[in-house]
Amino acid sequence: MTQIRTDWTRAEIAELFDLPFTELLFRAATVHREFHPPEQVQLCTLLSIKTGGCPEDCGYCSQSVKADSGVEATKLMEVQLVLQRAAQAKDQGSQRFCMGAAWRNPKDRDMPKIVEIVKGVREMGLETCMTLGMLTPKQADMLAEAGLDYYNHNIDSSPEYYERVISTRTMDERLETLDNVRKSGINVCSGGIVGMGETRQDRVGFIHTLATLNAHPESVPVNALVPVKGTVLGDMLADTPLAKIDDIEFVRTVAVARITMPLSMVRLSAGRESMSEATQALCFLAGANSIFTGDKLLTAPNAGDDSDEALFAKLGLTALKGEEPLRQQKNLEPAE
Ligand code: SAM
Ligand code: DTB
Ligand code: SF4
Repeated sequence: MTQIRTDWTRAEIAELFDLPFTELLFRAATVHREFHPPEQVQLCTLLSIKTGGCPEDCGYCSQSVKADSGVEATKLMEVQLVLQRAAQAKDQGSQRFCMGAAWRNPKDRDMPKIVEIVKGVREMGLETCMTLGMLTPKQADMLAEAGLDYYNHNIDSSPEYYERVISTRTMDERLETLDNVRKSGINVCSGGIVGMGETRQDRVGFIHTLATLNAHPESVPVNALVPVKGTVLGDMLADTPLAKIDDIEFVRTVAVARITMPLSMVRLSAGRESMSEATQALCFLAGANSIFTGDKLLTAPNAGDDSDEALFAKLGLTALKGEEPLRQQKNLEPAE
């Protein structure tokens, strides 16, 4: 029986990355089927409820004011419109509705509308996830009270590489928000981006940071950088095509996330649109068991429902119905 460990060392994680590819995949697939139904993949839908004009300088992001990406800034969407989009997602078989806002942090005056949205989406029988930037303990408690199921806040990379990508907020501030979310009782969704020009050592440091949190995030999104023209990283990649992440290295990262965080849902997130079916299939074999459906992420294009339906049929995959292992475990724990 695989133990759930939060004491991984960087050396151990580096050793996993170094394994022969087939051995790594075999181990990841073995851990995967110990804790998850391997033919089931969770479907999540994303909606940008407040787009662009963000004061942060994340080097990958089309929504930063520092990026010349042509993304237009909008106001926070009206509640009814968000609920309409959630209903569409539900009709299309989505289990979770994830809403993102291009904010450094939500302002207190935004909170009533956010709370109304969470309650409305939940009433439809969808799981709710929000990503709104940094949260204070009080804001996290308000969201918990509204019934928010998940909060997404990514650490993005290793602590060392993080500083080269973002200067307007620190990794420690991100970890503080994750702590506030954890303490409020909301499930934690945290991952990052692969393919930003980081080294293997950075990918080791990225997984190490997540796998040594006091409790593993319930969801771990692994994004492949979507290179957007006008962003620092998108332009860098256009100039140095060799910097693009190798597919096999991406799959290795998914496999190491699966082995080190056995109970978490590992989400094959941004970047699927430019991934071959074979690479996606390897990711599922390596333990990825969640995806974003629909033809749009927040601002970037996504693979789309039709191609996903075809891929699922080809691979014999079905949409996850039941509860996730970490949530099942929590529900079994006696109330405090
Ligand atoms: N503003 C909020 C924040 O950053 O906390 C929430 C939205 S932000 C767009 C959510 C996450 O999307 C980022 O942390 C990053 O990991 C991912 N992301 C953003 N742009 C991306 C890109 N071009 N390619 C891959 N992932 C990206
Ligand atoms: C996450 O890790 N990936 C999603 C979600 N969390 C919010 C966002 C991906 C964004 C991709 C780029 C875009 O659409 O602008
Ligand atoms: Fe703003 Fe989030 Fe984009 Fe960073 S990733 S610029 S915080 S929207």
